[in-house]
Amino acid sequence: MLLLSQFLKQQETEDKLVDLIGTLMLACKEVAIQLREGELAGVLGSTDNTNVQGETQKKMDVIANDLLKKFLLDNALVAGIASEEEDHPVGGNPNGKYLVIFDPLDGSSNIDINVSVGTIFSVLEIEEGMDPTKDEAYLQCGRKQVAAGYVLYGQSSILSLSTGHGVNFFTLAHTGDFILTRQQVTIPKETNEFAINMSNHRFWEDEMRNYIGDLLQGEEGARGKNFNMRWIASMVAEVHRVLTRGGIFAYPWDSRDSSKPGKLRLMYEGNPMSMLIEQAGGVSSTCYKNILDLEPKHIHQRCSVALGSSKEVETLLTYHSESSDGR
Ligand code: P6P
Repeated sequence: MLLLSQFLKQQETEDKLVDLIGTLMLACKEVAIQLREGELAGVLGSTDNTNVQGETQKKMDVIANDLLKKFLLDNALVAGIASEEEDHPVGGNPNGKYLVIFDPLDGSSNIDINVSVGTIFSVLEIEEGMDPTKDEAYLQCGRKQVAAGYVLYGQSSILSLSTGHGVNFFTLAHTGDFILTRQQVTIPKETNEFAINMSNHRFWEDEMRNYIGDLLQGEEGARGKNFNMRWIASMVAEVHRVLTRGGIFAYPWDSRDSSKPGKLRLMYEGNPMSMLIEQAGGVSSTCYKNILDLEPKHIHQRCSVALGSSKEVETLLTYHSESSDGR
């Protein structure tokens, strides 16, 4: 059995990054404990507040966000953090090396029905002369991430992590250690499983409607095979399924207003998940451009997402011509 820190050192991961990932996991372990207690700890339900996204904050959104902030800003390696639950970045050690961007509890609308949620994180290095209390320091292209991952709080708590050398899974043991349980995760190139919120069908571009329409026609249609649909409304759980057995997950933009590209956020959902997907041999696109190649404009920027099994995403892309508005 290999502990997370032992595995990272075996991979010759920089000591400072091993330290930072260890701090992230201390926070996630606390989140896992709170979630496991649930009603007994009085952590379910909503607060009276809404976040910068205009979404009602769940109690656990705030608890998870505060835990991650506390643990990370106590680590001298952290120059600053940005969060889905924070309007603006929060500065840490002025001499710190890393910026951590996170969605503290993705899928939190599922908390009250006891369905899986997760913490998503993206790690960047602060560039010379940048101010970690300002958005600009964080607005780096996804390919500059030095690490990305999530902790899925399900039947078991599983860390899915990439430091640029593939994707590995670690399961949280009763001892409090994350133990290596799956090495060099690879996404099957083909799939018969798709995940999309069909209630948004009327908002999609024709290209997406045509693609999904062909999936729904099954073996009598253009694709010549039957497809199954899943929708958990928790991106972490969807991505974990794709990494584990393949599939395609899509949250396309609303074609009525190209200024509002979809629901998912680039910096703490699109970029970290795209690093994992590409590192595991999959493809992650806006339907017109690789998500990791996008130049971020602001911290809470949204992006359209279509990710998963390489051959299936590539088939989706054949339904889309070149974007006219730089999407
Ligand atoms: P909808 C959760 O709020 C989230 O950001 C993702 O985790 C999830 O995939 C998506 O939104 C679900 O959106 O519109 O189906 O509720």
